[in-house]
Amino acid sequence: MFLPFYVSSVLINGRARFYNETGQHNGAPLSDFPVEAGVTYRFRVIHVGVMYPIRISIDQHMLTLVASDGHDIQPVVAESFIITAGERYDFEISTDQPIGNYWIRAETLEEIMHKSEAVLRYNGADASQYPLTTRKTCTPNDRCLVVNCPFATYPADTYTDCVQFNELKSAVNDPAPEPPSPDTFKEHFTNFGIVIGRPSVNGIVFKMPTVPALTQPFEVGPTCDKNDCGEETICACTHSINTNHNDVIQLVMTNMGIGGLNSHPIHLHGYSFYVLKMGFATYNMTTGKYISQNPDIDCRGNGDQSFCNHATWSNSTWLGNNVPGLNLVNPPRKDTLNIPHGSYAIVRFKANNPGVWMLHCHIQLHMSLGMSMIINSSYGMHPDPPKAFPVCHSFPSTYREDLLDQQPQSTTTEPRPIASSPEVKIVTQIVKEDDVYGTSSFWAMFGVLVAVILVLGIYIVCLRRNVEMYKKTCKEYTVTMTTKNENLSKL
Ligand SMILES: [Cu+2]
Repeated sequence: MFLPFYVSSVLINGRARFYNETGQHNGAPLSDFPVEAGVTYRFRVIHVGVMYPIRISIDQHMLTLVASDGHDIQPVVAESFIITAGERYDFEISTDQPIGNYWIRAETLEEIMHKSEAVLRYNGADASQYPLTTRKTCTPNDRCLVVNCPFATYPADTYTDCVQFNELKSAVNDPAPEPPSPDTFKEHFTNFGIVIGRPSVNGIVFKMPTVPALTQPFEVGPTCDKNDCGEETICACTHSINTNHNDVIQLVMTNMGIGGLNSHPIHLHGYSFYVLKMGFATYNMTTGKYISQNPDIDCRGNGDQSFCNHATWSNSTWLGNNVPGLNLVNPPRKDTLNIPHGSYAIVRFKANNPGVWMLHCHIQLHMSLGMSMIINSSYGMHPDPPKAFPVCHSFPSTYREDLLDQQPQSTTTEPRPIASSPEVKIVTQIVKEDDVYGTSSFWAMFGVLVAVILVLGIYIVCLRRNVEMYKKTCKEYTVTMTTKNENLSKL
């Protein structure tokens, strides 16, 4: 799925073994989890890796999933679950098995699976031994259930079933936000793809701003409105979605089109969104092999060969908050959701947290190469930075020099883009002290630098003269010694 990158070990609390190609390991010590028999234990699992989904199981123990990303879910009993980068899951186990040692297994979902282990060690078991247990065998009469598969199905001969995240239910009374009026509902399609080798969102490679977007919003750039971003193009800019305060934002997150590949765990800062629905690609239900992307989404253009930069619903009646089959009653909440290849997820949140929040794939390589964007929430409600809060920017900053020559104007409560057109002047964050970084300071520093160079040059000239004098002295001395030697040889 993520070729050509391979895992060497999956560390569990910092410990793991390295397996070579013949399956031999290096004997490194493993993490122990000591438990008492007859007790219920809660495990909190965090995927702090950077790429592969990992399947977690414990030999001879069923896992009861009870929470994800800090939100309780109605319990689901499973043989295992799959966790992707950035996700968190809580599960419980009952220590109801004979006293002994049991493998805790973590297996990557790679073309060539890599595994790692820890030990569930009952008190009273032989602490000098590692487990001899085996994993549950899934059979037609005793199938295995896996939570959060990054695909629709396992091959039929594995006798393994999937529960997708959108099939889970919130454990608390927390229905999805409903827009009070049509104009407060905003739906955005965001396609996470690797188009022509470039990780991007809607074909836009995110350029990290060179200034803090929260405290210097009008210096963020380059903005996307001045770039050649379109349906079948790739561009690079500081990509943002601007939200009005208290609007209900519905994101349709897709992994489709010509850049559809892998699966992308999408993480949103500042909010926990409600997972209302997911639509998976079509698969061969016997082999589990991918066939085509979900037909609910219209990528426009050439379909699955399109860049999918401006996707919409295939059925236009779904527009305007009319998608059928949404769980608005008890949807699970999350802040990181995996979007498998060819699939989509509908998530929703109420934009009531003013700030500048990143939305990005949690696979480090994808994020750092451009699969990121900003949710700019309630711009007019962003607090001013503290007085004398440090500023930073590239030099020279013509923007700031221009602003210093103008009168400050009051701010507005209207939502605004991260960076706007030059005629909009919001200068409450620009203080006169900023001139320390201005032109006069530059020339002062330049003068000091020239003086230092001159002093250094004079010093070097003097040093060379002294060296020349020293060499001359040495030469005369050598000649004298040679002459004496000649005299000696004549004797
Ligand atoms: Cu990704």
